[in-house]
Amino acid sequence: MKSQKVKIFVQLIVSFTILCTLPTVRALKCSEVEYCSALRNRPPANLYIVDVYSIQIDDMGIIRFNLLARSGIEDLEVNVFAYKDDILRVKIKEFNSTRFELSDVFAGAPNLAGVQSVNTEATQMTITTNIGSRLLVKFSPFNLEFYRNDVLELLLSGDRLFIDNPTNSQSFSVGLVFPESDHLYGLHQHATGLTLRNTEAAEPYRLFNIDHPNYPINDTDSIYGVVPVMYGHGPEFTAGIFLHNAAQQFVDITHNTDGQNMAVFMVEAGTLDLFVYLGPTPAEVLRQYLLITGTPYMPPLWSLGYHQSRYSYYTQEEVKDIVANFDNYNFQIDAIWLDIDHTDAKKYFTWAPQNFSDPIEMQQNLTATNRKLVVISDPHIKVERGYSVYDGALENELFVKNPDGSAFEGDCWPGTSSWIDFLHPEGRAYYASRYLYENYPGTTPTLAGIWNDMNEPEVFGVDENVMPGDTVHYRDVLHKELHNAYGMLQTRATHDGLMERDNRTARPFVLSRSHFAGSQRYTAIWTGDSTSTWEYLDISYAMCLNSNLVGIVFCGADVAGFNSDPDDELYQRWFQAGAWLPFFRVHSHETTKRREPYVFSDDVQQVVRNVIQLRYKHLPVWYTLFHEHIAYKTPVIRPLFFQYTYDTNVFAIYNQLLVGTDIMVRAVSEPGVSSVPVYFPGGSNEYWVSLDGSTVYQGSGNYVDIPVTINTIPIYYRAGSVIPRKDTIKPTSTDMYDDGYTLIVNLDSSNQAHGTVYLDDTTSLFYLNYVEYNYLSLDYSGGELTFTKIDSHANSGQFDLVVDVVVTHQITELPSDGKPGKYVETRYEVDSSGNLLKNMKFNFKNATKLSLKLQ
Ligand code: NBV
Repeated sequence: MKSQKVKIFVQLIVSFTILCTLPTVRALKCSEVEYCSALRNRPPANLYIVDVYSIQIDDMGIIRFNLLARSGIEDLEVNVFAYKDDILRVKIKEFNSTRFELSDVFAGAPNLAGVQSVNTEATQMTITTNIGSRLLVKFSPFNLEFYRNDVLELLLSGDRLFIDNPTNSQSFSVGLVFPESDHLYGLHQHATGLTLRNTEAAEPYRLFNIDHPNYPINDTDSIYGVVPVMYGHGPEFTAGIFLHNAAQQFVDITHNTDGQNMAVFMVEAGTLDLFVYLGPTPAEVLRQYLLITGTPYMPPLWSLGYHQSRYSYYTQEEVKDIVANFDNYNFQIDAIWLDIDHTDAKKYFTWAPQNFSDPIEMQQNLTATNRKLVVISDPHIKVERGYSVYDGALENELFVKNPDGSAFEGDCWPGTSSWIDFLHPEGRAYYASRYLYENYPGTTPTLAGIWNDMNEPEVFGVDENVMPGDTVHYRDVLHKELHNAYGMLQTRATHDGLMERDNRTARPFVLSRSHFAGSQRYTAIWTGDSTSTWEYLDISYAMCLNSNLVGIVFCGADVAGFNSDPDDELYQRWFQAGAWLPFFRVHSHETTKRREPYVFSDDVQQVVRNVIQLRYKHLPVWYTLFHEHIAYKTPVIRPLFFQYTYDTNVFAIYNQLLVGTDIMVRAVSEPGVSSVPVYFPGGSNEYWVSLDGSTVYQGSGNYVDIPVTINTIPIYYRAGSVIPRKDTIKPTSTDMYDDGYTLIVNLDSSNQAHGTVYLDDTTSLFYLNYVEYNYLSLDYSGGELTFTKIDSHANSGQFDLVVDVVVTHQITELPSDGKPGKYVETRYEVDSSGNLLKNMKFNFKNATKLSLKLQ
């Protein structure tokens, strides 16, 4: 034991020294990046006109025409594709372009809609698609206008179009105006609020995956992930765009005096490939985007539970102790995480020989109490002959290369390392195969999740600590052309590896730091190396709301901040807020104090215990929302504007979020407060019932000061909703599987309520392959709850809806004169005939509709 402690101490010193000797990264500004400063300083000018003789429309409805450029720059070719669901796509490039075109982002081939008519006049051409959207091509000067039902939703402004290739620099700029928007949103991941701000007199937003510990708050600098998706939203219309390009980008935002919002993208390399989503609502824009880039598999239920992590847990004994302590102190937990120190000398797919001498036994211990293990696996591979992961990749030429063709080597955790080329299909397949049980000794199905970190990819001691742009990938693609997609490609391989490992029967769980458009199909994300301060708690809601807007819904933030130590108040507040983000994990840096909930005082423990229990009670809500995300492409958490699209008051609110449509949470991210302002949206017919006390608030369009204690943050159910909960307290989500539901029926002012619940086996892919799930509508009216199958198919009957208790919240006093109203709670443990509800089963094998009479 003593020698172990010494070892841990030595390890700490070693890692701390490495950390202190790492060069600090100073992210570049636009003015320091040659192509960006050239494009930004270029005064707007129309350089292109349409060559009317070149216009062609092929059988598939693809429209092609040429742009003639002013002297000195190249002519261009434009391809316009009209897809179903009000999606348009414009590609602009040089003739015979050799620019890199991404393809790995798509979930499948988008469906062409075809063109209904083309009307060519002297100065313009109107293309009407089969689904009614219209594209107006202005010839001279060149402009592209995108209409839905005669409303101009987006303008590609010719005066900002500039495609530069003289020295093969390949940079380009494009300007997009959103005429109907009050605000622009998107371009996650920046530690700014929800709306994108004017950058005219400031730095543009930078889109470049980079490690940025303690990233500055309210800054347009980039951090770990990029998704080049943007929304322009106003009270009546929403339009969106996706710039399908993985090179470095800077984006300038201007709010013009005539109320128009404009974004100018300045891109380092690759093709100008722009998707336009004509909405007309935020929900439609997100759906249109996800039709192209896809949605994930159902997450295994355990991954929605509580995760305990730390950089690092150093021994298998420690892992055992921690889990035992969670049980002793009565805290629920589904997964424990191992950071880089669990490996042998940072060689991934190995175990530290002394500290993890028996990983199988460790996993058996975890299996015995239904816990899962998640381990880290970074993309840098130690250069060491005899390390099989390295040998195999080197021999098969699967590493990223230097310009001279040799394997690129750089410095990272293991010392000199090489990086797998994940663009190479064989690189991905090779890496995926490392996860097979036979290739990864000491692993069992209990090691159920993988964490990909440092995958921007980070290289110590080089510019900005990222892989140099001139390194070379599969088919001679330069790293700078796909930089932002590297992490996404790694998670794709990890995900495939876990799938193959379990013969495509179990749902993989992956967490990734770096990510890109399409990452949502493979991985969850988190907000990286924050600091344990109030402002990082505050911004965590904006950041995860943003990632939900750009389609990566499974997002969380390290509770309670990665670097430095939170005081008790911040620790509790961060738990209370973090429990309402989709991914819920405590994690911290190795130099911080231990942070497992049981090391805190009894009072703090009780607050945290309640929070974790509240999370587990609502697991059915989270799980159902993931099904709905996949089925309908709705976000799991959403900003108020997404739901209350017309209410300009909510357009910038980010410290309040909606879980689905029916739960509203306000994070308390200010210290020492006894009340916080909460905005109640939805108008006079919307009521919000408080979880704390029996108070009812009206969607008055006002802020109300809501009292809080250290035990509470403002949480509301929407009146008119049925919330499926499991109120039984068990150590893990797996232990709760057979437990019955507590259905919370929040009656609206006409005593109706509606909700949904999704049931399946929680871990396998049978839901997908054999449609083995049950998705039910829960409707309350006149003292009766009706359960109706929403998808009717042969296999779904095997999942019974098991009811334990029904609780109604009935409004007894409507809010008036700015004063809140009241509701009364009634708990039903028997049905109207006196039958005990506990464990009452509703079987859908031969039924599509069943009901439960309460009165
Ligand atoms: O692997 C160590 C850490 C990890 O704990 C953290 O969550 C990552 O964001 N990792 C960064 C490496 C750098 C730590 C200073």
